[in-house]
Amino acid sequence: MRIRTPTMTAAAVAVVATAVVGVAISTPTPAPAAGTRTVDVKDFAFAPKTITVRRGTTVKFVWRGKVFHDVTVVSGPSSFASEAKRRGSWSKRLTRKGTYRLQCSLHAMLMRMTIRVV
Ligand SMILES: [Cu+2]
Repeated sequence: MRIRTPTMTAAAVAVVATAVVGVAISTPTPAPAAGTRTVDVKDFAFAPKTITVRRGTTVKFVWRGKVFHDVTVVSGPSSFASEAKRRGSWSKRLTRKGTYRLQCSLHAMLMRMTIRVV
């Protein structure tokens, strides 16, 4: 029986370690350093729908669908909009902290996203 004790202890440690890793995965990841972040403009959704970036980050929107879309700020620390297009990309450097709510003005009910600048 004495031989089993260390084995069971190791198993218990493994369970605890797994639980700790599980918690680490579920906590929000810190915003990455300022650089470029890509958001896909698809038919009919932005992907991802929410991003958190550091101030000074350039967000590059890349059109992936077949239908015209644009990128328009609904509310936020600054206001901007891309032209409506079907392909290519459009980049915007975000220099003010805050929460930007964006939409495609052509499909406003479907295509919305949030950018948090921290
Ligand atoms: Cu659209």
